[in-house]
Amino acid sequence: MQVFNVPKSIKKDCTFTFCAGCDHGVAIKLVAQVIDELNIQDRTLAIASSGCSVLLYNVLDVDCIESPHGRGCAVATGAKRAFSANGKDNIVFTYQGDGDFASIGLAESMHSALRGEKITAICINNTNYGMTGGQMGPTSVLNQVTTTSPMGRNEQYHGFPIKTAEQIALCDGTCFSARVALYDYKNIINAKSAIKKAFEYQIKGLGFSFVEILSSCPTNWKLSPQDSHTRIKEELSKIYPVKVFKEK
Ligand SMILES: Cc1ncc(C[n+]2csc(CCOP(=O)(O)OP(=O)(O)O)c2C)c(N)n1
Repeated sequence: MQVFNVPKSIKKDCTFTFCAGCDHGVAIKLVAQVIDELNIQDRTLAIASSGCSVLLYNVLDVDCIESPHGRGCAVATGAKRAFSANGKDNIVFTYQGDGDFASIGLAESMHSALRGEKITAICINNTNYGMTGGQMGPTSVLNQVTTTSPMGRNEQYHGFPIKTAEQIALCDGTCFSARVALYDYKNIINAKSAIKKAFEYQIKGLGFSFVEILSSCPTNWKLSPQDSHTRIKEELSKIYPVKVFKEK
């Protein structure tokens, strides 16, 4: 697999404007490769949300709606149901941050999974609210220093982080839930195969499919790109295991 080949479904004249070392670029290219390989570019609708993930619509050459923060799965539900009611087999996926998917939008996300909506959700877990300046998010780990937890996340005061892929796997309407990482080539290949499976589950109409991607945020973590990947490998993937939690 040529990870850095530019897929057809990436806009020809696009510029990636993510921070240096951010994993969004790789994540979007993997999604684009999957869209190309499944030959679904002309019937795919992407739901980008508030946060760094919104930049998806600048680079991905598919129809795209920007949803309000947290409402990605609700907007995707409406779109998918409207397509289905009109006899159309369009593919609908969300591309959301962890603050979006698992905090402000947790009700929308989880109830979409419980209802078994035939959509795919991709959640970029960078353990903070990235675009707004690195505030503590639902996935910030214990002791993590953020702009709103300068002494580190404290379990007594802030509570515990959410294990999103595990929680979504518990929903009966979920057909596929996995967590992946992008810190090395092997993980990138596995990430692509999980994204592909999630889309294939939607094509088969089996329910809600979900991929959580552990992703670097060098700017807000105040680490180099290399050290950010080391953090994912040595710290985050121990707290957030990289695995498939549910596959029907
Ligand atoms: C309803 C609403 N509340 C708050 C905001 C402000 N806001 C924009 S982006 C963002 C943070 C997004 O964090 P996350 O979803 O984790 O995505 P990231 O930027 O880290 O990719 C917030 C709070 C908003 N746009 N809309």
